[in-house]
Amino acid sequence: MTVSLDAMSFVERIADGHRPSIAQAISLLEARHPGFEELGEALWAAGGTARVIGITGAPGSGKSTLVNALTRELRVRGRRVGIVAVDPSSSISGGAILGDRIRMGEHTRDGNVYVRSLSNRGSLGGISRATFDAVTVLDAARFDDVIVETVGVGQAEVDIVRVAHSVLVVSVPGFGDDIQMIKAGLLELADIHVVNKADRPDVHKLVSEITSMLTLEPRPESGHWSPPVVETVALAAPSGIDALVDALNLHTDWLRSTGKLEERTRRAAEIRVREIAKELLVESLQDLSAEDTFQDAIASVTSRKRGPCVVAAELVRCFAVPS
Ligand SMILES: Nc1nc2c(ncn2[C@@H]2O[C@H](COP(=O)(O)OP(=O)(O)OP(=O)(O)O)[C@@H](O)[C@H]2O)c(=O)[nH]1
Ligand SMILES: [Mg+2]
Repeated sequence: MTVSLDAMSFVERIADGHRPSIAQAISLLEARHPGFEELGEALWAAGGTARVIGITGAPGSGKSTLVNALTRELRVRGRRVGIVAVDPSSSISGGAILGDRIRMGEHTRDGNVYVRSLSNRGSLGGISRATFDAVTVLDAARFDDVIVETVGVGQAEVDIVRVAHSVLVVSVPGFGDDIQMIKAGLLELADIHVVNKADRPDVHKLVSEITSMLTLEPRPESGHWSPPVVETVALAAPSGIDALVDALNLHTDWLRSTGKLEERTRRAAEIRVREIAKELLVESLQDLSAEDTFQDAIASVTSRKRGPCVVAAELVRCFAVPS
């Protein structure tokens, strides 16, 4: 696709870190404003340099507070940081995004930090694409680190963090749910386990529970990454954050030195394509309800002339091989 001069100069402004352009690009992509595909292509071509860090864990485990503390430490080390916080709780309370602004608010006057909160509310399974788009814009804006925060419940949320180069799974002592969550698939996902709220009792118990689960994993072959367990306090007098950044940097070095970086980059590309294709398919199916042929097909299922499996497969084939 040829990119118009207009999109090119827009992307150049974004690459220069021009904040209004960054905000506008994220909004244009989110709203699928005419020309958004062209813009998306140009941004994608301009990116690929950011280190993407995914943070997931139980609701309320302190992810946003941790992102704030992590950002502070990354800034000390001279890194520019973009943040995308996906907020499922806002669909219930409507207040969580405001909460994030407060928790990450100390960075609002820092031109080298950009925070974007996204809400699940009202989006028709469109949150994956909205998140990927925001990451694409922040990558094109040449942030050194782009942090993506999602709650680790539900496959879509988990897939979102899997586009990261490094995945942090946050657990909290005394929560109880953590071990269940980790067993439910977050264990393999974690490059680094963070035990946050380490100021609370029972922290050592949780650390040893996680460590013993990790040792149950198949014996690491050489060149294998063994996920460290890092204890943190993310609040006012944070601790363990420097150790967390050190662990992140070690993981980045490991990815680079073992060739796993290419593997991750490929995995991220595949997840993006699959997730967006899924969303497009869901949307097209939604659009279909107005069409006569679709209504006829449903009628044939209603009257038991045909079964739902056959009709659904036929619909999907229609998309796979458009006439
Ligand atoms: N004691 C203690 N409290 C913490 C720590 N980190 C965060 N909190 C508190 O935990 C609560 C939840 O923190 P958030 O950062 O909103 O947690 P979250 O995981 O982002 O929450 P959701 O995005 O809603 O899932 C807040 O009241 C924080 O002040 C910590 O290290 N120690
Ligand atoms: Mg949060």
